[in-house]
Amino acid sequence: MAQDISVDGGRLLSRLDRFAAIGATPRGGVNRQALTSGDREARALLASLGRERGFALRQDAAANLFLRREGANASLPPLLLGSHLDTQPTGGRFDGALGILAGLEVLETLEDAGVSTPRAVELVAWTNEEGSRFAPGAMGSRAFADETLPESWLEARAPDGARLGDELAQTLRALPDVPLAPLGARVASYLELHIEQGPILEREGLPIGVVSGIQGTRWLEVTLEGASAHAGTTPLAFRRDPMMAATAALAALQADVMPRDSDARLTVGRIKAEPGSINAIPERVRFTLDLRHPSQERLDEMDALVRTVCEREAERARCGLHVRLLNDMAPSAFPEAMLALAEAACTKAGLANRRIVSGAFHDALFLARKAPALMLFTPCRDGISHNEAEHVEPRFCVSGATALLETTLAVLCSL
Ligand code: HGY
Ligand code: MN
Ligand code: MN
Ligand code: MN
Repeated sequence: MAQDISVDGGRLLSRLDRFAAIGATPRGGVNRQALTSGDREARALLASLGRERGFALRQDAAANLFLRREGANASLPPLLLGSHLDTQPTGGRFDGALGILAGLEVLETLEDAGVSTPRAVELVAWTNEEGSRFAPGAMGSRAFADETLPESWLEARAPDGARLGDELAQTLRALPDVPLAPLGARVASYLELHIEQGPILEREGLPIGVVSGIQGTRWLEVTLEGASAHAGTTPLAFRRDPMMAATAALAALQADVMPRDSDARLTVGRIKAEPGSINAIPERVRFTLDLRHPSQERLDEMDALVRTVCEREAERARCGLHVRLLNDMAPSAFPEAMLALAEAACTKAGLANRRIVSGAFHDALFLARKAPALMLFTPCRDGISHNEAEHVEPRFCVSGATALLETTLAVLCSL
């Protein structure tokens, strides 16, 4: 197979600008949440770019969108490149999009050079990786890996009230000439390029991280039920105030979990009081918890601590308590053989690299259930992500795509 082909950095960077314009925010970020019109617009652009190059298109019941460049033997399972097009509400230009456009760059570079690969190379845009509009995250890749789309997901409601099933149907209809394929397919191997979303690579001056594994993630929704009453006339002894329970519980958890364990992550991203009137004690307070840890055992302990503390504070405030599990992703490791292949390919391409554990979850977590998977990271400025200021130097976007191309070629030869 080809040895001296290289990506077209100018094409990649201009594509990143084109996609960043879809859902662009005034502060230079991107708001292209899953299954919104912006997401549909980005999918349509990706489909048209694939069609222009003669790549075969298909989408599955989870609206995962596939572009396929044929190989010598169509009966062999493809090598799959992927990431996601959906973003956080105040997301950046690179989280997800860099992996998609670097993957497209690999397919186009192979096409430009007329390289015949032994098997097909495909690019997939997974649906709803972020999970911030509809939980859980990594919905499309999870449905693909498990070959099922749970009914309960279709009934999920976004904060704006939209029903996931309706949004999904609208998204599929938005690409009427893209054939529908069965959910799930054989995959020989999966590669994903993504920004690190942390500070390590930049701090060490490295262009590439070879991801050895992904830490565990668990999302909980805690609902405290009290009694609404007048803010002015109700003395303490007569209150059943869920906000007192919530703030006491969160203060206790924030004082304990992360200060005691530097690997632990506890984040309250969303909190809402109902009815939300300035002069009424709330009837209900609902908040989310995003828990992360590299160790399954510690993640379980954090989960148990959350429940114990919330029960204690709910009882103190004479409130009801309901804890709902929204997302559960066990810590995972990628195969040693894949890491070694990636390290050798990147080093041969002159790209210094190191192994790194991902603090963020990714679609590769679920693809690892179906095939040998690996991820490559690029540095991002100050390690900032899930923030409109997210930035990756152009040279690191190009070196990331180069690493993905070289690793793709190496994996194809190893299969
Ligand atoms: O939350 C995550 O880890 C992913 O980036 N959506
Ligand atoms: Mn991402
Ligand atoms: Mn993200
Ligand atoms: Mn991710």
